[in-house]
Amino acid sequence: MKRDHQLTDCQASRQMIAKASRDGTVTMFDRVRGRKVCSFGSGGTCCRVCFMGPCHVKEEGPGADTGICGATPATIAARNFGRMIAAGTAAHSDHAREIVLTFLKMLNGEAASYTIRDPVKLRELAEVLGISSNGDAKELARRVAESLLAEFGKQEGELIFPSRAPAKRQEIWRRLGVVPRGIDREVVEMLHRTSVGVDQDFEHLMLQGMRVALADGWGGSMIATELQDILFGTPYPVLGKVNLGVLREDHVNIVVHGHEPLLPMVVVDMARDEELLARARSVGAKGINIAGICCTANELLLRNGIPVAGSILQQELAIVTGAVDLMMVDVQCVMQGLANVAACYHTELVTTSPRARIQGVTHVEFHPEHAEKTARELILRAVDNYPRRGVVEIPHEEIDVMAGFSHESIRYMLGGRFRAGYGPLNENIINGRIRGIAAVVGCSNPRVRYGDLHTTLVRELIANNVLVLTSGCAAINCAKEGLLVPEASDLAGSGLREVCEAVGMPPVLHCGSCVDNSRLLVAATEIVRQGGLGDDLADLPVVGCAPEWMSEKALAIGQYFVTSGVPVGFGVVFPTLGSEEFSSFLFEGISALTGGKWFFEPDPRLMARRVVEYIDAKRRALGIEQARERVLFDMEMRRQIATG
Ligand code: BF8
Ligand code: SF4
Repeated sequence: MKRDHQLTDCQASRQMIAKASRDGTVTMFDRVRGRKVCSFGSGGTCCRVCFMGPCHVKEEGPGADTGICGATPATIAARNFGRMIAAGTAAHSDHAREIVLTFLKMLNGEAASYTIRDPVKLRELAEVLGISSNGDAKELARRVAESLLAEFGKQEGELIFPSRAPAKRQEIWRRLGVVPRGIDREVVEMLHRTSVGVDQDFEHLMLQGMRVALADGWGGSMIATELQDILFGTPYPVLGKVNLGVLREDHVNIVVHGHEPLLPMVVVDMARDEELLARARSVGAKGINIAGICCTANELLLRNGIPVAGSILQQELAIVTGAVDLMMVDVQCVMQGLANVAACYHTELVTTSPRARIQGVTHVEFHPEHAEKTARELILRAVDNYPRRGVVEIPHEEIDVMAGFSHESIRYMLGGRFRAGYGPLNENIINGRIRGIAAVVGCSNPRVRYGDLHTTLVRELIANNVLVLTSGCAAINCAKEGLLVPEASDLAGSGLREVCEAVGMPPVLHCGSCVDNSRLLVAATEIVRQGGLGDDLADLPVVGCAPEWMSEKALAIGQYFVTSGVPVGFGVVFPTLGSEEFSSFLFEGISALTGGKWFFEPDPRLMARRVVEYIDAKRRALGIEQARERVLFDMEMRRQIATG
């Protein structure tokens, strides 16, 4: 059984886990205890696609077998993997669809709460989409939105955004036949091909896995990011606070949780409304405090500096403080367990998306046409609930964070006012001050010592002069450890530190929510375009990592990086290990096709070592290895130090 200090390094979380236990409140940290993992399920060889089964199969040893239909372990693992990528793609893309539809409603005058906040980005995007302007901004916006909406239902041809990738990458995708035709079509085709008795060749199945993943990264996720920037503003560096200490004992606290920023952005605006503030004062509160959980938190932090209460694993713990007057949730990563936790305290839990309810939980449905009315109703409910609070215990932890690193702001920061561009970044990679770039992204998982894997990995990487880009819950965990402020460059190797100090940036750059991983694709493409580091994404000294992943969305993200030519490492478990044959395809064979590949490494220090090895191999291939390469401590060296 895990004791709380083994669950996480986060002191605020430990304090709330202890409080929950004193209060008799059951959280995920109780539910995970002693929970057995089914080896067939976690290894990917449990097939449930028809009811001649379900079939649990294994590849080796006594009893090695196939499903009743004859499906091999490799086929079953590939089917499961493909379905998870499709589900992840569906999640990001359905979010994107909602943004596009709201954008169109705004243009039709049906959603008055929204406006175009970044007209420059709108024009840039129109150019990418091949839409010319005759000077009428509204007409341009409409044509952009209609063109993006069409991406979901297209049946033939190619999605538009993959044409942003380097020419060589596009050729590779075309040769493999994996350029997505339409976002919805690729998800549907993946479900079809993985149903009983259809595509039963794991390599062929994974070509569709690649195509559906590209429909996420270079499709749905990119649409969500680009249009959210136009609607809510492109992120530029901003300061904020993170961890449960951002909740205020003397304020009405509203926690916004989930993924779509449409309603939370309006709640943030409305919380400044004088009438509502007066109402808050009338119940004895000093004001209204909005704080975020999960990717909604990242969306609001990046653009408005709104405080972040925590990552996915702190959603229940926020309520355990007794200080959350209302928690509003929409879609993705919202745990059903919240309902029971909220029932133990005074918190009103409210679902808001027409697509997602929780049994027994209040539902106040959000439609963009009535955003202000809904936001006002939610704030009033929170204010009215404030006097019902019982005992409040808010942890002190409240850490500074610098966020807001879109590819536009990275270009600006690194290039400075006079030569905005990726030139200085490329120069510093070529001269070795920056050894390479790692994207450390993704979830937290209560099955591992949460937060610790992210921060251990990131500390090792920056010490080895690897610039880290982060997003999602990984970013929140790194922020909580103080790694997302310029002062963290003290922990960086001398080269990276020099660059960070010259620019005034942290060694770990917060790029946003999980759909914002699409920003990393655009940034990597700009690095290639800048020159001097090869002519394809696969040439770059860049690696992706999700050491604490748990979600299907993380698999979709990982696969679109791999299909874009980038090695990607996952920790915790790898969901295909039940089939050696399929796993070795993902870990090795696939690199002959895409230049990228998966790797599995649960130990964050060893993961850091693999990242540095991949980066150094890319540097050698580029002919820029130079004398600056430093040796990362390996396990043997560590042991020698430990034993003196
Ligand atoms: O989309 S990192 S736990 S919150 S899935 Fe979920 Fe994972 Fe967090 Fe955002 Ni992303
Ligand atoms: Fe078993 Fe085949 Fe049905 Fe899967 S499709 S459950 S392996 S019989």
